[in-house]
Amino acid sequence: MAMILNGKEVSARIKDELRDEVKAMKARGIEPGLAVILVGDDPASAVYVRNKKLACEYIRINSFEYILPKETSEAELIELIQKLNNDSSVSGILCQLPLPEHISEEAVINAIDPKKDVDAFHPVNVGKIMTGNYDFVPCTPAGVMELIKESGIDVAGKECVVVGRSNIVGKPMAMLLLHQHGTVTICHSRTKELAEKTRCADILIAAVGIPEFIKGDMIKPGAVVIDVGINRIAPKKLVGDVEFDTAEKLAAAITPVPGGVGPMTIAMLMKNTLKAAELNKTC
Ligand code: BQF
Repeated sequence: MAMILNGKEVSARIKDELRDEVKAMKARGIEPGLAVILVGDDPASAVYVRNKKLACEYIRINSFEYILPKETSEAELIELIQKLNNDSSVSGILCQLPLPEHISEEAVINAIDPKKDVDAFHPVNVGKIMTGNYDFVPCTPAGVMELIKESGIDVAGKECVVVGRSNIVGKPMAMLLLHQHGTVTICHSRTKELAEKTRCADILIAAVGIPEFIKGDMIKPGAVVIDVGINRIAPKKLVGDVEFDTAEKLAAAITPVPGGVGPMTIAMLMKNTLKAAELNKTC
């Protein structure tokens, strides 16, 4: 039976530490604030935006929510971002993805001041992740690394297999594991003999976005299995990218869904927002 990597618990601890940090920052005259923009009415996005607002309230920083109709034009959205870039009460800015079809995600991301880019999606911040000299770490990969570290798992010299190559998770995840001296393989939809590769993993990261795609027979006994997937398969049923019941019998440690990587993602967003407040302080 695997050790359960409890992201909910670890994230709560981190948020308690961040709340103390906020108190100290406020005493120094720094008032962190996070602007969250949501365009349209995607229900999953609305849940994520709510989680972010609640986390801001928990650590006692300001949150500014902009809920825009799905017909909002790209120009209007970029105009709002420019206003927030120039607003000194806003430390961090994020625009919830995905955006409606008629808006270019690239144009929107490029409009965010890299010093306020708490998602670390701007090309300047993406570039810094390659060199290891970064201000912001993308929230989900950062959350995975923090959860691994908190659980006493050492990445150095381990075979790490990342399944999924998105700009938001797979690619930066691979880079962070590499910085911690893991030997990293990135697999994706065109990978041949996928199960052979995943079975080599000491640390397996599933970030494919397909419900229960990783089965027990793809896991090496004793592996650490990190499930980044959040798939709604029924109105009240969330599953990951890993078939938990079969995987849990083989893995040494595994993250649950929900309550694994998801809450860590939010905690790392809060951490990035405090970092942004420090970067943008005027005194
Ligand atoms: C949990 C996200 C896919 C695409 C865009 C806690 C969250 C999720 C799950 C959450 C996610 C996923 C977020 C749990 C933010 C993580 O208890 O398991 C929190 O709010 N997330 C997002 O903003 O955009 C996404 C996943």
